[in-house]
Amino acid sequence: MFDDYLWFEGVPLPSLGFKPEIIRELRDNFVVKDEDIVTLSYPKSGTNWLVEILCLIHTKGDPKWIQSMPIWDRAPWLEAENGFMSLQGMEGPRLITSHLPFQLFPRSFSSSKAKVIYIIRNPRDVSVSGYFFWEKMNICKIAKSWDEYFEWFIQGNVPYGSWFEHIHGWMSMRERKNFLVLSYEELKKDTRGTIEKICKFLRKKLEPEELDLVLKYSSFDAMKENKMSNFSLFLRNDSTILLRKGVTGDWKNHFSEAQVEAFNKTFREKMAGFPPGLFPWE
Ligand code: PPS
Repeated sequence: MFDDYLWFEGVPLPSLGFKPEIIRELRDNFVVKDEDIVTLSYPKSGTNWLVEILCLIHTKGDPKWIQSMPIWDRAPWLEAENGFMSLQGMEGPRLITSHLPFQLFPRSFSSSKAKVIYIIRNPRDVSVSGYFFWEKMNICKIAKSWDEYFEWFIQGNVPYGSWFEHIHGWMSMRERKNFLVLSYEELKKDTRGTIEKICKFLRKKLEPEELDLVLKYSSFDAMKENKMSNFSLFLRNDSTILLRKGVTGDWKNHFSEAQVEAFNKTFREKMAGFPPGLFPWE
């Protein structure tokens, strides 16, 4: 049981598996290579779904890789101690995963041509997904109830800090040619079309039957069955830890009326500067 987070320059991070000297080192000295592909997200936004899709695009739908190597080894998690170590020794184009806010990401990114995909999700669903996830992971302090977690989420007192600040930081990059913003909602609504969009961004060509395989092996049910992707290697026998529900709108089952109002008000205030229509869930 942890009673706090690891705080790094005002950002709360999980207490287990993270070290301040690694965060500092990666921000200041990690070199993002032009051929890297980076999946970025605020936690619980569909990161692993996107990583699975990227791995399958890479193998043209062949599931051997995703079924034989844990997802965190295929696309190491930059800021985690293990991920950082394995990225150091990796040759060739790398798949990199990160939840870091903009200000903590490697500075070398500003001059890199690496392709970055930032996946966003309705923060209401993100908060519900996070509530159930962090409790099971047990790598940081845990809320006693949903109501408590809701307050923490609004305040940014949850792993990786404020959702609103994460979005503000990374969305400032959205006009860059090597930066693609996707939403969990569009991936859910039109999975095939969104995978085609990803292929276009990465300049990868898939035949229709290869695309079918990518769809098949990255589906919620297939990922839930795949022990290399469902986090059951973390918590044995629990394939629901990551693959919980996989739907949009589950927040409606958890938010009270007062929470709906409080969230709407906070969202309006904090997101006021963004153009209408940018967030598909609003
Ligand atoms: S993490 O731990 O922060 O990296 O989590 P992340 O992968 O970003 O998000 C987990 C949520 O994504 C859902 N998910 C999927 N939905 C649909 N299809 C597929 N294939 C899929 N894979 C993961 C997962 O169920 C989590 O959402 P919730 O709402 O908790 O179910």
